[in-house]
Amino acid sequence: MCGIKDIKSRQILDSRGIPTVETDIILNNGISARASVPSGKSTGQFEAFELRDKNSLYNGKSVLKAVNNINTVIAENLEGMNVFKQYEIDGLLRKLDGTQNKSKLGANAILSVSIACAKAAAKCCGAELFQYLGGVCAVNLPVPMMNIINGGVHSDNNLSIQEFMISPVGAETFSEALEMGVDVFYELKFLLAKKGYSTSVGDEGGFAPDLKSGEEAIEFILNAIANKGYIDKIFLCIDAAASEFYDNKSYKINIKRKNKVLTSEKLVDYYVNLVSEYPIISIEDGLADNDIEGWKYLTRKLSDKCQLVGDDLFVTNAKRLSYGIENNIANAVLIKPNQIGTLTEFIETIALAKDYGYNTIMSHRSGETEDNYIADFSIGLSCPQIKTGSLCRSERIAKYNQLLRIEEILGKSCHYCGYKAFNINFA
Ligand code: 2PG
Ligand code: MG
Repeated sequence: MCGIKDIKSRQILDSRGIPTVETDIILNNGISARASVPSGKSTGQFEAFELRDKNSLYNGKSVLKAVNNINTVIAENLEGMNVFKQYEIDGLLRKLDGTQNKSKLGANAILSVSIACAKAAAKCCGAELFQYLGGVCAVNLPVPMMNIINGGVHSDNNLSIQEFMISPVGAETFSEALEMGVDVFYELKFLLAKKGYSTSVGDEGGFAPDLKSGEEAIEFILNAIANKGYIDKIFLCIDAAASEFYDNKSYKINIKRKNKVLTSEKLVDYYVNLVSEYPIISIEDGLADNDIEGWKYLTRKLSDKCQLVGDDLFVTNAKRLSYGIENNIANAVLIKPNQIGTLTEFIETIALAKDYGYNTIMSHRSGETEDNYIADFSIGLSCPQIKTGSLCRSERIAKYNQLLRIEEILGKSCHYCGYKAFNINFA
């Protein structure tokens, strides 16, 4: 009934105008579903392999090999498979690839097929994707981390820290959280313009002004929050993406308007200071992905006060997460489907995180498409937080809009995770 009849893949463009993969799954019963894959810029060295052609097309970034792998070897082997057998489909995709990091067929090729199959299965049930994944338990709407100032490799400014985000934990509902975020976003725009700063935006739709330091960015955001009356309702989160400024066992970072070179310990001390001065509740990739001793120190110093998220550190990989759990580093994991490549594998990473009390955050990439499945994943797979960029640009807003639709579908049964999304004490 729900067997795969055909698979058709094509090259499309992502939000940066860079090629990516989109795949359609067509079933014997006439149902079809489509999924596309995002792409990172501050990519972790341990991520699954993104297959690009590296020839004269699109500056070497075309993905025609990945598309061809889907239209030939993957289509031939998956034909006739039942889309409800996600575990078997993902297992076969991994077997066909045969490498540790999915470098033969490409994790981008594999992910588009894996997710399109899940979407097709949901349609066969007449269910929304989040309902197919989470059943009647899928009623918790995630708290968003909204990236309103962009720095690092996502912009051309001088900010070393890549993302300055706000999290409206004090909202009653998801739609209220979204409105609060938009309020602060426009207030921030006003405050930046008033001081003569640019209000053009970076890759994830956050403002990218040429501020002199992270502290200045934080202060602008706090002023916007205060002017809108949201103190104690909206808190700050940062993604340092520290692997990007780690070199030769030291960190080159812009602090208090000066470029400094710091050891891991000194950088951790800087974070400790930031957390004591400002309402920061989450720090992602505070240290580089191979600075394990630094991560141990950071976790010892801050894990009872602040969420410490491993992104490049864990790359959504259960093996890397279990190493982190054994070594007591970080206390939360970012879930980026394309870092690992199949639905089954990121479900496994989420399950492991939950078993050991690590928080989970469903996440976009800086290069996105209009596809909105991460909104459904956050609810269907019970991730209490979602990170999906700023409050403008359609590829970011597509995910927020899907959360609004889900809130409407759930009606009274819907629950916004709020303060409980974070395992920290807000008092
Ligand atoms: C990150 C992401 C998404 P990129 O570092 O968390 O915000 O950026 O997709 O460039 O890795
Ligand atoms: Mg990150």
